[in-house]
Formats: sequence, structure tokens, C-alpha cells
Amino acid sequence: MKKILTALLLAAISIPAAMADTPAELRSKAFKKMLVQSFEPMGMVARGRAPYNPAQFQQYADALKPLAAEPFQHFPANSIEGKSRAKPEIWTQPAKFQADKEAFLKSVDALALAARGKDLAAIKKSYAAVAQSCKTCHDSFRGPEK
Ligand code: ASC
Repeated sequence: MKKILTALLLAAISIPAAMADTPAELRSKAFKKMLVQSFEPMGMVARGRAPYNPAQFQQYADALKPLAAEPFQHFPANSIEGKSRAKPEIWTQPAKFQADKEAFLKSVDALALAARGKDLAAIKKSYAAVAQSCKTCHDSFRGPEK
């Protein structure tokens, strides 16, 4: 009986460990969450596909700040697993990766500020700057789809 209980206990402990997300999965989820919960809803407005509601847009822009920072804690050294598109340059050029990350987070702050101005043309410019900073980092540090 004690052995069975011990076996059950060990199984209960090891199952969550075995199913734990890898860093690549964690950052992928965080990037997707950012797109779904904030960046894409704003993109719909920026592309004229959804009406511009200033209060709602500001909520999306403010929400982007913590969401945008989130993925960057999930890049431990050389964590290229499974379908990860991360390139080794993330860790061989850490200063450039850090600079691209900071430029991205700065553009996100600027968008939240622009959202307060309620000037749609200025907001679209700030949104485009965020999208450009996504692309700048991807051009150096994201490889092709696997
Ligand atoms: C997106 C998305 C990206 C960026 C980038 C912007 O919506 O998934 O990776 O915008 O394409 O240039």
C-alpha cells in the first residue's frame, strides 16, 4: 500500500514537470498573447478595418506595455528547441539583441503616449513604428519557419 502511494505521489509530481513548457514555448505563447490581446486589435484600427474608439484604443496601447516585455524573460542561453525560430545570434550578439528589445519597448511606450493624443494619423505613425521594430529584430534574430 505504501509503495502504491509512493508511486502515485511520484507520478503526480513528475507529470507536471514532464509537461512543463520549454522556454521556446513560453516565449511563443507570450508573443502570441501580445498579438491577440493588444497588437492585432490595434492593427485592425490602424488599417481602417475596425472603428477608432479612443478609450478602447488607449486600453489596448496600455495593455501592450507589460505584454511586450513578457517574452524577453524566456530567452535563456541557447534555448533553441523544437519549432523555435530563434537564431543563435540572439546569444552571440547580445548587445544588439538588447538594443533591438529596448527600441521595441520604447516604441511601445511612444504608442501608449500617442494613444492619449487621440490623433489617429499620429497613432497610425506610432503603430507603424512598433511594427517596424518587430521587423528589425526579426530580420536579425528570427530564422525561417520550421
Ligand atoms: C505582426 C506580426 C509581426 C509584426 C511584423 C511587423 O503582426 O506577427 O511579426 O507584425 O510583421 O512588421
